[in-house]
Amino acid sequence: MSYFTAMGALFSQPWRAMPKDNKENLKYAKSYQPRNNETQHLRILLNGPAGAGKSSFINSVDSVLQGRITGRALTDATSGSSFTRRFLPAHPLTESDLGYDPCPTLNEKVHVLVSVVPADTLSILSDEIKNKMKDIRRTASDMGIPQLAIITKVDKACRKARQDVKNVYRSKYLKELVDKFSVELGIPVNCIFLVKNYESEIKTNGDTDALILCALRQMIDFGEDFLRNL
Ligand SMILES: Nc1nc2c(ncn2[C@@H]2O[C@H](COP(=O)(O)OP(=O)(O)OP(=O)(O)O)[C@@H](O)[C@H]2O)c(=O)[nH]1
Ligand SMILES: [Mg+2]
Repeated sequence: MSYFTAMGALFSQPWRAMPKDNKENLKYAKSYQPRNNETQHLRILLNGPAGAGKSSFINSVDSVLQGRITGRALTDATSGSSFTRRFLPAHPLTESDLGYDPCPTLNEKVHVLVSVVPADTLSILSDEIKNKMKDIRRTASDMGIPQLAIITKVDKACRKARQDVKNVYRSKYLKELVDKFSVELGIPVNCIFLVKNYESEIKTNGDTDALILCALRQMIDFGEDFLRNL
């Protein structure tokens, strides 16, 4: 019983405010172009356990930008096999690997690292996975790559969030998850974003868009900072 009370409790005010409407963030994301003219794109690497919602996030961003549900990246409902490319710092690509490029141009390098974890199983992530994520973060840190994290599937972890996406940043339970994750992975709270991906919807909506755009904007800003500081 106390478990469900905790899952349902809300702060009277959200601990992170979403904008009243998405126009500004949407325009910002749509019109973004790296100022550094050595690269045409911002490369964002999503890293996280299988089934965390990485592909869904890519699709969700695409859907928000287009204003309708799209399905560009393959998502996998029957976790097990992973569609997302693996990136293991302990096993960097070598010259014998297909596609290895010893001198990547700025256009080909990663500019932002995003750790992706699902809210519903965050508290039971294995040490192995946590250590792998920390390893990757350390490698990225050594390369000066800025980092942030998104916690997906907030609807599956919190009843109030499921009832109304507007409750996501008011949920005490989700705030506790963010705080715990921040300590465990060493990511500051202001670099952690709560997200509900589009998975069963056939239309986009402003409240879900707001969460995605808020995370996306930070990715863009961090990436732009990285490119500018080179
Ligand atoms: N309810 C809910 N389901 C989600 C959310 N995000 C993803 N899912 C579902 O979770 C499952 C796995 O999502 P994927 O996007 O395929 O996960 P992934 O991280 O790309 O997984 P791999 O490619 O295997 O590493 C799919 O069935 C999605 O529909 C979310 O925010 N809420
Ligand atoms: Mg995937």
